[in-house]
Amino acid sequence: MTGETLFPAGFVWGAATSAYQIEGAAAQGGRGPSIWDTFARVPGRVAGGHTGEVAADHYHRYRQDTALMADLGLGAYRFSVAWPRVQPEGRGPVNPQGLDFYRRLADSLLEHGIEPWVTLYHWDLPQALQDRGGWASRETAGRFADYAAAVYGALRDRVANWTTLNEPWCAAFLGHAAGIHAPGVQDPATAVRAAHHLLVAHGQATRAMRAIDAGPRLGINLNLDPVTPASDGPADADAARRIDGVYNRLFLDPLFRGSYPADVLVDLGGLGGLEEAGDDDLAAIAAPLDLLGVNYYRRWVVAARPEWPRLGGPPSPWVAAGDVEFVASDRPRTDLGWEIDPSGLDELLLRLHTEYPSLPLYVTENGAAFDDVPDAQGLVPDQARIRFLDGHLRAAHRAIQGGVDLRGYFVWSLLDNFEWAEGYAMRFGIVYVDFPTQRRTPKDSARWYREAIARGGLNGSP
Ligand code: IFM
Repeated sequence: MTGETLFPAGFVWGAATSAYQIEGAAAQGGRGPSIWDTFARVPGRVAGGHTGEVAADHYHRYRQDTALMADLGLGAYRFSVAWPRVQPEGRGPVNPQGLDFYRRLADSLLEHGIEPWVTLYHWDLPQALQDRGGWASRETAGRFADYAAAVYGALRDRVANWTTLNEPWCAAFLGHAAGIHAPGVQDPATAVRAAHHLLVAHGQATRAMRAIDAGPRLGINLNLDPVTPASDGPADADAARRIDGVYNRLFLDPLFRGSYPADVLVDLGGLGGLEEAGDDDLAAIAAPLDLLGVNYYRRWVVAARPEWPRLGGPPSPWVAAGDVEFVASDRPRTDLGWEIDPSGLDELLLRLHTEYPSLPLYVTENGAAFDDVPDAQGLVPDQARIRFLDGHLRAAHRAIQGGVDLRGYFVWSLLDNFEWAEGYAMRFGIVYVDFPTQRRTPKDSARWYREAIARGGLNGSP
């Protein structure tokens, strides 16, 4: 017992953001419109009618933000590139001003000794591509590969670590089945088709980038959650199998085993035509990767409700699972209502370690939304977030002790930002942003994280 919970030397301590959530400057620097610009303008789609037009104004304030990161002692910063800033039409010539912005951002990080990690797609599809069918169309996968090659070509001298897609489940199922994310489609079959095209896009982009050189350390960010049956009964166990299937294995299996899970194909009953996926597509999707980014927020507890209709019902992201109930527990929750369960993280990491080929893992997102309010001294005491981060980092440490090759942790998020359909009401940052003035104030959690980074771990025994 050392009184400290220390992480291995070389462990990457990072923070993450995404372009549409923080950049702003939506119509500046030659950026074209994205599906989120369009979606956010539709009345009723985003709480408070908020949009990402200004967001945290990071496009103009990135130098101040990288200085802030340096002050925290971050070793790495994961950001996404806005496709419509680089290719306003989603195809054809690149916008040099767009690429320059990301070069300057990467340079500023490198000057501070912070490793830039680039995610190529965090949900902001160029609207021009949506007008041609978006992710429901196969053509978008090819366009994504061209775009990925252009960004890689421009930044490869500065950036070593790359991920293609962020959370394709959300892009596919929140965007095309529930319709609560852009582009707001509510059609289960389209959602499944979009999931396949996103994976094909990942595979084709991987090929295109590796054709330029052997340099990139390449991966993908998946949102993965453990799914637990509400009881020991076989019906609840089957409900858990099905939700795990459409949420976790629908992505993990083609990426790491080269095929869609047979049981999920049966559950989906022909929706989206996945069973017709050709060998070429599957081979591209399963191209070897160098890392897997794990975004973890919660655990699902599910029960079977055979009396509910399996298909039909109100638009839901849970395709072909209308007869599954998501059971609430009495665990504490974040202000978004998400149950807090750090034990789900080590469980998940151990599962990935044992069930999928050994691959370096990184927690590329983990964090919590609370309604933070500055106090009279202008400080932001966010003890609940500190407890959340501490608990999850201890879970990450347990996973490492259990043999998992976990190499880093990125807190979500560096800054308060545009939380998609929730607008600016939900604050995930460890740095408070006063949106009217754009003033940044590190919260107590930022100071706590700085100490953890400096120590290489947490105070107190594991
Ligand atoms: O803000 C999002 C992020 O864009 C993707 N992962 C989950 C976060 C919290 O909802």
